[in-house]
Amino acid sequence: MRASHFPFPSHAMPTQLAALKQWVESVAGLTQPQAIHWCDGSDAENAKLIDLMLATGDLIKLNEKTHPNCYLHRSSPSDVARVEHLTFVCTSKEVDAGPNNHWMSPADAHAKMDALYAGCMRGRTMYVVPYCMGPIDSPLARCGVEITDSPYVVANMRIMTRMGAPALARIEREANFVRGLHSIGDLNPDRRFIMHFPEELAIQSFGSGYGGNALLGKKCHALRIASYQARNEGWLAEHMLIVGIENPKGETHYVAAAFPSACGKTNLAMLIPPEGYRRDGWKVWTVGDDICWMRPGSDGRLYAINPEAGYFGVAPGTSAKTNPNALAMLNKDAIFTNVGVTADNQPWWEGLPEGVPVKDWQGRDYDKANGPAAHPNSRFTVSAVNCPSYTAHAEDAQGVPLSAIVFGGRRESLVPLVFEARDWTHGVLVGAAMASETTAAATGAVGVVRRDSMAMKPFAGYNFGDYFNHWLSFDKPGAKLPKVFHVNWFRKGSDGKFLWPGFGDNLRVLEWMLKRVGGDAGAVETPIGHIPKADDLNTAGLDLPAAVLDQLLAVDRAGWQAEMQAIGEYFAGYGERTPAPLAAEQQRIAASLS
Ligand code: SAT
Ligand code: MN
Repeated sequence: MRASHFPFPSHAMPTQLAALKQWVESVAGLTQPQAIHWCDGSDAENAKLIDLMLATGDLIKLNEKTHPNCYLHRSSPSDVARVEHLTFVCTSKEVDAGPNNHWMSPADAHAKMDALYAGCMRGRTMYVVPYCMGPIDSPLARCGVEITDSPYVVANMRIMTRMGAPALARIEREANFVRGLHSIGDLNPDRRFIMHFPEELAIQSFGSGYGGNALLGKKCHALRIASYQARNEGWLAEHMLIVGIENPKGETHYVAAAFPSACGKTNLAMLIPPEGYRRDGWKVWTVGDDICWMRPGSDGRLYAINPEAGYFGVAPGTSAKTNPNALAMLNKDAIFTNVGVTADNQPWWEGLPEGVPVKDWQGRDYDKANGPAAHPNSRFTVSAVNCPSYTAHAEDAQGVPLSAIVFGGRRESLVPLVFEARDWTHGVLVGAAMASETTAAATGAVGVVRRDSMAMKPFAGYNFGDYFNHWLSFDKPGAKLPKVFHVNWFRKGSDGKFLWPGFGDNLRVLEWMLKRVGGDAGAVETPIGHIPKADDLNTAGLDLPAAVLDQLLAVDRAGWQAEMQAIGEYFAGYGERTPAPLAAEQQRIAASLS
């Protein structure tokens, strides 16, 4: 029995893999879909899905002249962000999930989810989506299958992952895949859960269609489940962009950087060098903007891949001034979620200098009194290859070698523009101690300082104490680890204005880092790490008063004493799982500040 609008003929399961067939059959038995469609990832399939969503109103076509093949999706108004309070890690022992996660026993979680899933796909089509995270031929890549009843999720997964027939072929070869089950349910926030079962390599999500809750390849698989897998297998799954910096000599160094959501990761990954740098021949190459999987190569260096194939970026604030590469890639083949539209049906969000919104993100006539036209966490989904700065090295099966790892947060005060960790252990402390003011990417208060170790607070699939220990374990004989830095682009003066220009000018800070890697830039040693002296940074052409630069590079000892104390208390929260070398490092720094 099939609905008349359903465009796919039903066919037998296109796989011989017994474990996959059995799982799909058992899910179908539980959820009772009207039809089952196995996604092959083809253009024809995608075209049919788009037509289906245009017919149901799930998608709205945007201006074909200015934005060919672009669509707008309006979500339920109560389903616009990740829901950390409804996100659980379900390990058999609570301590393995750690104080950094919400925990539920696997038995309780399964009972809860089975009840929600029972019959939830009646009258709907169940899509089976095989996908690969990472280049399809990469030994660092890992596969999964997402079952979903949302065609919007299928269309987004097709952009964000290597989805379809090649992924299924790899899954059949490896016979090992992450099982993700997703239903949008009735979108009732009271019946919404995002459950992770790392020990079963399984994810179960119900009641939300939002990216991080529903595109299970992304945060759920590539971070929460993968971090757990990575610990067992000796690699790292991190919430990091990967960017290549090519200097005028033509040498490219790769940098991975962790920032909490909505702190400018996409902008940094697609940075445009300032005028003078461009003239001198500097170039910036994008490998990834959100997730980085890395592992040591045979030469001892860390090699990184971007497991994703697209960008799921924040629209507001994206403009020709802040991120010209992103703006350029959004002119075609993009799905927009919860942005406003102009009278001639172009997508619109706050921060665009041109255009006037006539409809807001909820489809109401735009009225300032209702708030912004685009939701603050409105998003675009677009294929990575659309980005002008995308590099073919992002497809390298072995990954790209990392020269530096950068941690950063959004801190109005205290934290200098940049500092360098003395060694790996200190670098792990710097990452573990990261803190940032919260943003609109997650439900909850905005602007509160929250400790967010390695920007992984919402994403580590196991106890942070064990996670810090895993990070420390990479420092072994023969390892040629990247240097570790910390940055803060968000310092504000007493007038509330940002002290550092940010955006393209952040390359000046990256240049200093890479010179430090090469051993040819100066720094002063301070208790919190190595900090450039004013003339170690290239500020040529910047309108930056010396006093402001001094403020950006100063260490406020009293402030840092309090910060180190808070960091010590934070580590203590992980009890006996806190690695002793990390606690010792914290004590050493605290002592050298007093
Ligand atoms: O969680 S999402 O991937 O939807 C967005 C983000 O927080 O980075
Ligand atoms: Mn992110």
